[in-house]
Amino acid sequence: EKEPLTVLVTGAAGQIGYALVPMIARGAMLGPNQPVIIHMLDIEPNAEVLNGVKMELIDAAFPLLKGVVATTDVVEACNGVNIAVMVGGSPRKEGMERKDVASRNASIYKAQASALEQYAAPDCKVLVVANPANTNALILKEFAPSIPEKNITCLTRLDHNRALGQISERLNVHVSDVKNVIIWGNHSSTQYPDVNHATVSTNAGQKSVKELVGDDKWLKTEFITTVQQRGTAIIKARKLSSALSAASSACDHIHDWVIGTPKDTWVSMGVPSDGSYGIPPGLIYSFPVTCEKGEWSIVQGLKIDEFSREKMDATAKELMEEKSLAFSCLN
Ligand code: NAX
Repeated sequence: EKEPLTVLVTGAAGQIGYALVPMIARGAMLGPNQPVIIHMLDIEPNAEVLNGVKMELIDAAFPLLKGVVATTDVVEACNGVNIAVMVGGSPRKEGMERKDVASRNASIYKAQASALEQYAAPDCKVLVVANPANTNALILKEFAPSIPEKNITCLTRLDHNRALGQISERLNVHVSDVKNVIIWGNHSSTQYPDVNHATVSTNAGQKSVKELVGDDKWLKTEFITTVQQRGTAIIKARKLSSALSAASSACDHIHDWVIGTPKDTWVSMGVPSDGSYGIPPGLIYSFPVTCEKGEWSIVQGLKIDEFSREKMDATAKELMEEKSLAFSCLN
């Protein structure tokens, strides 16, 4: 049997945490043959809730689950972790300024960066889910300089999967037959869901989504806004923000990163920009990536038209603003 891998989930007493830890324990993140140890971190006011989640994990008797730690101590939580899924954060509450949220999260991610740097496994892979996800990941990267920067990413796979879902519904095809949509930029309403290179597999081979939809106006308007606004639509319907879909896509993100993307298929991940597609380095930006042997690489050479260029730059500009706001809070 394989050695267990240790997975940290921060904010594990929250609603995404509650959906995510059983998925990890069932093998949805690291595969059906990989035993796991789960470390769950939350803050003191939620310690009892967190302990309740631990009790349920024990009660579920998962064959792959080799250990559970529930703690409010960041050092204990980070100790020896191979995968860190950062879901904990301070959400925007009514009456709070954007600056207040930025400031609280910047200090949380600065502190947790140091703990990960000191106590996690040296090759630990980090996925930031908590919003503002791209900027929290950037803070984490800045304050954990000894973690290779390629190991720090943020979640835009939920947006990617939402885009696949919308195309699948529109064309009445199964979602697994749709691939190669792209989410560019920020995990926010300025993200750009791009279907210019997306395809559907049919009996007659791969067909372009643009051709099959045949309605450029829909693709350039309603499709984009539906994906951008999907989080808001879920809150309106459920009176709570997305949790099961967020948890599931966090598993997809780590799964594909560790195990690899299928041939001729890419996924979207928020990663440190290397200047590809003219996106300024120094931002964590969502790109199309393929993964092999535990490493992602940005898909190169895609043709970018003027419509896309404008949208890609607008979301980069928002990320630069978020970055200066977050860093100004720390100084
Ligand atoms: P909840 O408020 O249910 O859970 C958050 C948990 O984090 C709470 O239990 C809280 O006590 C804990 N927490 C706060 N500060 C902490 C700290 N310093 N250390 C450890 N834990 C801490 O929120 P939930 O619905 O689970 O969402 C979690 C985060 O995911 C939010 O920031 C949310 O905005 C973000 N999302 C990101 C998505 C993405 O695609 N990137 C989609 C879903 C989600 O909205």
